[in-house]
Amino acid sequence: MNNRLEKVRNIIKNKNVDAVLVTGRPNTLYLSGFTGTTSFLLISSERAFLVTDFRYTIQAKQQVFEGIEVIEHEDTFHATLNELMTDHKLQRIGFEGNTLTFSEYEKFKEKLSFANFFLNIGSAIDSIRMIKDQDEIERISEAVLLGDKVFDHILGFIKPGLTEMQVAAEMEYAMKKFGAKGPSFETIVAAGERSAMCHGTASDNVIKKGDAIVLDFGVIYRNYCSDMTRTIFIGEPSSELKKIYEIVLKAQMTALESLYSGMKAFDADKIARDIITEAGYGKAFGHSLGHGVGIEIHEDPRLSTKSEDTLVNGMVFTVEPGIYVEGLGGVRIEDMVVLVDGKPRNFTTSTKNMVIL
Ligand SMILES: [Mn+2]
Repeated sequence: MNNRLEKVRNIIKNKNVDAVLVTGRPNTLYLSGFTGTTSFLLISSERAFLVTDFRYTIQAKQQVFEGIEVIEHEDTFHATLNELMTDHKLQRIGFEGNTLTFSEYEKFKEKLSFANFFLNIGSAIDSIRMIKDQDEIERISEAVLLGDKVFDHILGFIKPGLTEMQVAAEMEYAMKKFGAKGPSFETIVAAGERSAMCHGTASDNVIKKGDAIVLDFGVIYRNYCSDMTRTIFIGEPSSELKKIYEIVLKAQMTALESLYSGMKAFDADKIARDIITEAGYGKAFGHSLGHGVGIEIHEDPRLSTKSEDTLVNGMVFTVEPGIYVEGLGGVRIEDMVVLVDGKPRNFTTSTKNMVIL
């Protein structure tokens, strides 16, 4: 894990600061292992301090990686941080401008009086997180398999007459029963015409025969997220929905097969988009092909028409084309993959054959 701190120390060197002050929760977890909600992680080229409060001291001591010293703040967080900066002569401080609020920034400037220069390092630390190590890949793989189990379970539960919310509740209960901490985002259960809403979180809509149901969900397992989507049907779907399903599946499989390390992310998006466009549904695929997943449900890289990312070994991301037709319904199919040895390995094992309940 110390090699994560080493990567931050490269940033410290490149940005010409004395230390970075990490405040965002995902980056704190990634760099220190601490899962609490209140802390400041001060990393210099020599030392690393996790400053937290009384509520979290025991937990932090148990959780932090080697090389990180846990400090319980005394009077205030800022007074303790200022003391540390004074003792270790840290005057040029990098901060995470992407997540720090303006008020917090103003407080830094006012209270951390030993520092004389604050530099916004933006998403520099988030960028480190794009490439997953072996431990992360194992955790993510387990999270995805847990999601697969939830899908398998819910197929035996869904029937006409249930509301989307009843289905989502059963899914979230199953997640926890199978060992997950909980859902990685608000579970999407969108049936019938609502399936045309890409982010149709579960409502009191009642499931009926002929409906397409988009199930888009994920779990958090050992601090890592999973994300998957399957679209299933209650009774025989209309011929147009069937046709749409086949197009989305072809786009998804073709994009998956095309992936390689060194590929431009927008090319992956284009491969899926071209298939959908040629089939006449280009305008009905209004979102990007995929996104990175890790500690956060949406991370870099982005697989979109505008992405400047290059897909390389160790990146974990989704491949999730969809077609949405107002008044009819929608279909999305989503798997999670990692690039290893230049090629994609698909974490998701749930069937993509059309499921008709
Ligand atoms: Mn997704």
